[in-house]
Amino acid sequence: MNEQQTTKISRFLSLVLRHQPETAGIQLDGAGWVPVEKLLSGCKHAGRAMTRAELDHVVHTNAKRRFEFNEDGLRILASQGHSVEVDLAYEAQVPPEFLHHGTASRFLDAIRSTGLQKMKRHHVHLSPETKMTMAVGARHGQPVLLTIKAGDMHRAGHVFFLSTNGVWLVDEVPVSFLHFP
Ligand code: HQG
Repeated sequence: MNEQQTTKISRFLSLVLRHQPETAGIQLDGAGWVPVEKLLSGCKHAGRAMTRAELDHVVHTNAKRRFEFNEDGLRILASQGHSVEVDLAYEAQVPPEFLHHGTASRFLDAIRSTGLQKMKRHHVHLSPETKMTMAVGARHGQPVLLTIKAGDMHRAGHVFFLSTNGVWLVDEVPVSFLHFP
């Protein structure tokens, strides 16, 4: 499989496992899991057939580790990023002192007035790294890197979760904890 095909499958899996499971005629359980068999047959019905080996390849080579299998490999989950209702059952964690968020310049006025909001997702997504974070901002327009005083936020009582693929998740980031460039 070439990179283009891998990306195409990864995009479709993101759609189905995070946002619109009905596109493949499947349902996520309460914690976001789907039996692999059901996913594969659903993808086939949706005209997006893939083999188990292709699915394994996409899951294991994904740069952001977006998807994971359970222990016996019979079920699959998107590690974060959902818009559909799921309870990912993450435990609260102590964040590093500073984290980053990539956004677009056109959102800055709104962010200066209401802070970072989760919009359609379950959480605001934060990261300790900057390169990928800038690329996330660039998806929405002229990218801007914001720095979040995560340590101060945590000490002020905000709860942080860490996804299995290294994304820090919070309900919101009030303006007072944001540093604008
Ligand atoms: C912006 C990627 C106006 C926010 C990444 C963002 C991430 C506001 C957009 C994951 C705002 C929402 C998530 C406010 C925030 N007013 N705009 N008050 N507060 N925004 O796609 O963070 O590749 O829901 O800055 O790695 O861009 O999908 O969130 O620009 O973890 O695996 O509203 O997507 O992962 O956009 O991306 P999104 P995001 P994947």
